[in-house]
Amino acid sequence: MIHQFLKQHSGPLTRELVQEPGNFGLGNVPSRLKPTSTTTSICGYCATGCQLKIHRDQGGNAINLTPQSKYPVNLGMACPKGWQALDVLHSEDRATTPLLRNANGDLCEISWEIALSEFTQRLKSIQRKHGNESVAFLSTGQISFEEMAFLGCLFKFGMGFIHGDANTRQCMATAVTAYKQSFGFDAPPGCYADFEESDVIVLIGSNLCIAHPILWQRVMRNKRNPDIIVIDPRSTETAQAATKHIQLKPKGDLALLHALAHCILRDERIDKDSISATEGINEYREFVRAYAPEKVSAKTGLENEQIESLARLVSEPGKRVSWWWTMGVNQSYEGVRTAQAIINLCLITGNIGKPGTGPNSITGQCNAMGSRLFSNTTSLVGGHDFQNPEHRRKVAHGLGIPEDSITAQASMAYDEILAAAEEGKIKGLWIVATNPFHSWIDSGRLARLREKLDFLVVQDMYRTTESAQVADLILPAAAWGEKDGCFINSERRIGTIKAVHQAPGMALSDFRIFRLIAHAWGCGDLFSKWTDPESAFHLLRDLTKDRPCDITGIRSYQQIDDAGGIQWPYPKDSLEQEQERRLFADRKYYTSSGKAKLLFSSPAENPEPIDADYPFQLLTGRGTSSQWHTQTRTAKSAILKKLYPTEAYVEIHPKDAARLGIEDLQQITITSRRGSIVAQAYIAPTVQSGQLFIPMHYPQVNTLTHSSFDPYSRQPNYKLCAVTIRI
Ligand SMILES: Nc1nc2c(c(=O)[nH]1)N[C@H]1C(S)=C(S)[C@@H](COP(=O)(O)OP(=O)(O)OC[C@H]3O[C@@H](n4cnc5c(=O)[nH]c(N)nc54)[C@H](O)[C@@H]3O)O[C@H]1N2
Ligand SMILES: Nc1nc2c(c(=O)[nH]1)N[C@H]1C(S)=C(S)[C@@H](COP(=O)(O)OP(=O)(O)OC[C@H]3O[C@@H](n4cnc5c(=O)[nH]c(N)nc54)[C@H](O)[C@@H]3O)O[C@H]1N2
Ligand code: SF4
Ligand SMILES: [Mo]
Repeated sequence: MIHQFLKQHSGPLTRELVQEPGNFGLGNVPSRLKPTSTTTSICGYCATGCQLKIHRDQGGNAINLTPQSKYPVNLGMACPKGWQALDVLHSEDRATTPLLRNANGDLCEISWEIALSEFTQRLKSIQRKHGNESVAFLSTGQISFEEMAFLGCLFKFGMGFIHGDANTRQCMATAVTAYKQSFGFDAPPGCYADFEESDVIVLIGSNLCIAHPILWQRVMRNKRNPDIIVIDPRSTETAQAATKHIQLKPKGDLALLHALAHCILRDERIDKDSISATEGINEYREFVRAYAPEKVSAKTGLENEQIESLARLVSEPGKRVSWWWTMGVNQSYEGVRTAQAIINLCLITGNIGKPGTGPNSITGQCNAMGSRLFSNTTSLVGGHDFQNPEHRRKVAHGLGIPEDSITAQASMAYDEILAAAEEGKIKGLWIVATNPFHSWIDSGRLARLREKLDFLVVQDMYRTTESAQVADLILPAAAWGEKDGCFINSERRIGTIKAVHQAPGMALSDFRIFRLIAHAWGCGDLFSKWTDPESAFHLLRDLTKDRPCDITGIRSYQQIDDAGGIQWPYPKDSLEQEQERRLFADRKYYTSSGKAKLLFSSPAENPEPIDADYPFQLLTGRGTSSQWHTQTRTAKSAILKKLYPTEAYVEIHPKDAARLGIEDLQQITITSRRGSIVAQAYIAPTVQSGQLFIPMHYPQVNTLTHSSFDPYSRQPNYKLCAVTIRI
C-alpha cells in the first residue's frame, strides 16, 4: 500500500532517499527499534525534559505511554500535555502531502519531486537575482538538535545563505546573552536537584506551576522547609502556592534587584571568596549605592521593609539560595541587564556552583537548550563563534566542508529579518516548526509583510496553522514520536527521542526533508555523512571537543539512555558521573580572565507607557498547563480541550470591572495602537488594578503587543504594552 503510494507520488530520487534505513516516514520503523514492548522518549513539549515510557504493539507502533519512574528528571511524573503526547499525532489536519499554491491561490497536493523542484528553483532564482542575503529561515527549539544543526549547516554552508533565526529568540535569547556576557559562555549552571536542596527558592518572572509543572513537583519534594518566593506582578498559581509573593509593578525587577544588591553590599552580607572570582565589584558597589529601597519604590511599588527583608532572606549566611527566572525576565526591553542583576546577586552572595544555589534560567521549549549549541544561528555550530577564524577552521574540518563555505558574517536577528522583508530585501522565507503568524510580537506586521515575500515555505506537521495557511509551499513534517534524535533540557541534560509511530501519508522527518533538499539543491555531497540522526550526532559531538559543552565522552544514543540522560559537559574519558552536576564549583568562568563579570545598568524607559487613551497595562503569558503556545498540537486532544477555556479570556481586577460596569464572562474588546481582540472578562484579583492579562494561546493576542526589544538580546518585549477596553 505504502509502496504503491510512493510509486504514484514520487520519482526515483525521493524513492531512494526516503526508503533508505533510518527514515521513519512512509511506513518504515527504524530497525534499531524493531519490536520490543516498551521504549523511552523525552517529552516533546517543555524544556523540563520528562522521560516517557512508550508502550508499543508488535509492529513497533505506540499504543500508549506512562511517565518513566527511573528518570532523574521527572521521577515518574508527567503533566497533562505529556500524558496526551501521542493523541495529537492523529488529526485530520496533519499535513500528509506537500502542498503548493496554484495561480488561483489554492493549496494543491503535489509530489515530493515537484515540491523539491519548486523549492530549489524558486529559492535559487531569488538567490541569483538578489544575492545570498535575500532568503532567510525562521526555525525552532522544538525539533531535535541533529535536525536543527542540519538546517543551519545546509542553509548556510550548503545553500550559501547568511540569515536564519528561531523562535528561541522569542524565548531565551536574553538568558543566552546574559550568561555569555557574564560567564564567557552560555552556561546555565544549576540542576533540578537544586530545587530540592535549597533553603530559599526565588522564582522571578516564572509561573512554574503552569509552565513547568513537574519542576514545581521537584520544589514540593524539598525537605528543607524552604522559603519559596515568587516575584511576579500577577498573583499566579505559583504565587498563591509560595510562602511569599512579591507583587511588584511590571518591569520593576531591575530596580528591585539593584536595591537588593544595595542592601546586601551595605550590610556586607557577602561571600568574599566568590567575589574574588569576579570583575567589577568596585564599580558595582558604587553603582548600587544610588538604589536604596526608598529610591526604587516608585518603580517597584514595594515598601522599604519588603525589600530589606527580602535582601536579608536571600543573603542569609550559610543558607542555600537558588534563583530561577523565566519569561517575566527574558521577554523585556531590559531583560539582559535584569538577568545579570540576578547573576550578580548570586555571585556576591556565593550562591553559585554549590547544591541548592545558582542563577538558573528555566528555558521553554523541549530543545531550546539544544538550539543554543547546535542551531548554527547566533553561534557557530557546537558552541563556537562565527567571528573566530580558528573556530571556523575547526568546524569546517570537522564537518568535512571547504573552509570558505563558513563566513564570519553574523545573521540578522529575527526582528531584523522581518524588517528586511518589509523593506523588500528578504524575498524568500522558510519557516520550520514555528508559527510566527500567531506568536510573533505585533503579529499584524507579518500579515502585512507577507505580501512583500516572493516565496514563503512552511514546514510543519499540520497544514492549518496560521503560518501554513498563508504559505506558497507546505512541506509535511513528521512530528515528535515519529522520529529519532536528541533534546537538551534546562539542566543541560541530553536525552533521546524515538520513532514510535508512523508519520501519516508522505510526511517525512525534518531530518529527511533536509537531506532531500541537500540533494535537490546539488550540495548533497557536502552532507554525505548526515545519513541518519545518530550519524549526525557523532559529527556534532566531535565538534564540541574542548569547548565548555564538550560531549565527546558520549559514545551512542544507547549510552545516553542507559545513563538516564547525560548533562554536558561530558568530555572523553569522563568517569561515570553522578546524576546531578552543576557548573562553576571551581569558580573558574569561561571568560578570558577566568573571572565572572558583574554587569549592570540603570533601568530603561518603558517603550509604551500607559496614557489617557490606552490606560491599561497588558501582560501576556501561559494560561494553563494543558495549553501549548499557538495550540496547533494541544487543541487536537479531546482530553486537553476539557482542561482549559476554549474561548479567549482576559483577567481583569474586580475594581476595574466594577468601575467600567463589566460583568463576569462578558465579551469585551481589548485594543492597542496596533490591533484588537475580543475576549471574555474573567474578573479576579489575580491581576493588579490597572493591569490585564491575556494568555498567549489565543489567536490575535499578538496583534496587540508592542514591537520593542532588549537592546542586547533582541528578545521581544511580550509582557508589557498599553491597551484600552471597549465594551
Ligand atoms: N503549559 C505550558 N507550559 C509551557 C509553555 C506553554 O505554552 N504552555 N511554553 C513553554 C515555553 S516555550 C516557555 S518560554 C515557558 C514560559 O514559562 P513562564 O515564563 O513561567 O511563563 P509565562 O506565563 O510566559 O511568564 C511567567 C510570568 O511572568 C510574569 N511577568 C510578566 N511581566 C513581568 C515582570 O515585569 N516581572 C516579573 N517578575 N514577572 C513578570 C507573568 O505574570 C507570568 O506569570 O513555558 C514553557 N512551558
Ligand atoms: N504574547 C505572547 N507571545 C508569545 C509569548 C508570550 O509569552 N506572550 N511567548 C513566546 C515564546 S516564549 C515562544 S517559545 C513562542 C512560541 O511560538 P511558536 O514557536 O510559533 O509556537 P508553537 O505553537 O510551538 O509552534 C510550533 C509549530 O511547529 C509545529 N511542529 C511541531 N512539531 C514539529 C516538528 O517536529 N516538525 C515541524 N516541521 N513542525 C512541527 C507545530 O504544529 C507548530 O505550528 O511564542 C512566543 N509568543
Ligand atoms: S512538564 Fe514539560 S516535559 Fe514534563 S510532561 Fe509536561 S510538558 Fe512534558
Ligand atoms: Mo518559549
